[in-house]
Amino acid sequence: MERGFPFLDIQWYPGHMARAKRLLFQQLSKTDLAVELCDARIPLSSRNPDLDRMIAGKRRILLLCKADLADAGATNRWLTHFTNEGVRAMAYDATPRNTQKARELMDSAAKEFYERAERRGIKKTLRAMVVGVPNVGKSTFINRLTGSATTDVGDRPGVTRANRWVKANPYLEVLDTPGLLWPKLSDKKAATRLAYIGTIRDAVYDQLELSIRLLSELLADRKETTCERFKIKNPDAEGITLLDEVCRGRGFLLKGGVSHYDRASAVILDEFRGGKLGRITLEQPPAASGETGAC
Ligand SMILES: Nc1nc2c(ncn2[C@@H]2O[C@H](COP(=O)(O)OP(=O)(O)OP(=O)(O)O)[C@@H](O)[C@H]2O)c(=O)[nH]1
Ligand SMILES: [Mg+2]
Repeated sequence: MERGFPFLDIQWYPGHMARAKRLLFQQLSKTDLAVELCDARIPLSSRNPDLDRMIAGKRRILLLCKADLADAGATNRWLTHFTNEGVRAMAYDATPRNTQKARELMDSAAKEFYERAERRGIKKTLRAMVVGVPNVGKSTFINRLTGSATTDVGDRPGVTRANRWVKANPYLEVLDTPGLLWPKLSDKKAATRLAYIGTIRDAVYDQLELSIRLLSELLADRKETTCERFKIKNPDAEGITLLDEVCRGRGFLLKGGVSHYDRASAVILDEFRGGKLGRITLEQPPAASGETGAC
């Protein structure tokens, strides 16, 4: 699996993120329910331990987002894992059916909140905070809940810059929040995987290194599909020569037949992120894989 290529050393915690964390903290007292979003392709590495600590003690649910890009069997194993840990979790893919299911899960987690209001003879508005790492689909989820394009969405991390309460109906308000990473991405494996799926801004790491590392992981686990997709003739190639394989195979060549590495590396990352290699989950639940708490 390692093929002699190390995980990347990525450090990323810009000032605006520290501020976003402080501002999020201030919203906690106004929040009845936390909706945590992680990425179904890396449910371990995409859960922020900082956020976890912040919302501990709150009513909460967990959505395994972008489930349409993850392996369905692995997602089911993760759901069993979270259920065994007492976490209310579901797979989410931004469809109307799953948005309705998520709504029902929110209501069931807030049952006691509704019952308390009912005992007092009032109908209260549920205030739910949507949190998670950058680019996981927080604003998309809110737009699906409200049935409108109220919040900005974009396929890059850092689209949402400020907390914003949005009314879904008279009895439900949701808080859109900026994506939060944690100060020390000291777990290189987690940081590298977050970069694979587009959680960390491209400028922060070496894109060539990242794409080679991803290609190596893909070749180790699904050689045939990967060779076919990227027209790789020699899957045993390593480092930059692996990128040469892709450049030659896919015709990413500059004048004089020189490899266009940047193009190859952007295509590898884009196609993986867009699910062109199929539905892939990079992490298995701890019991099944032997991995323990990547984050
Ligand atoms: N395949 C797939 N893509 C999704 C899903 N949900 C969101 N996306 C896409 O993921 C990208 C990021 O979505 P956003 O809703 O902007 O993510 P965010 O968590 O609000 O991101 P930040 O505000 O940057 O932290 C967009 O291109 C969405 O279209 C999903 O369930 N499946
Ligand atoms: Mg957003």
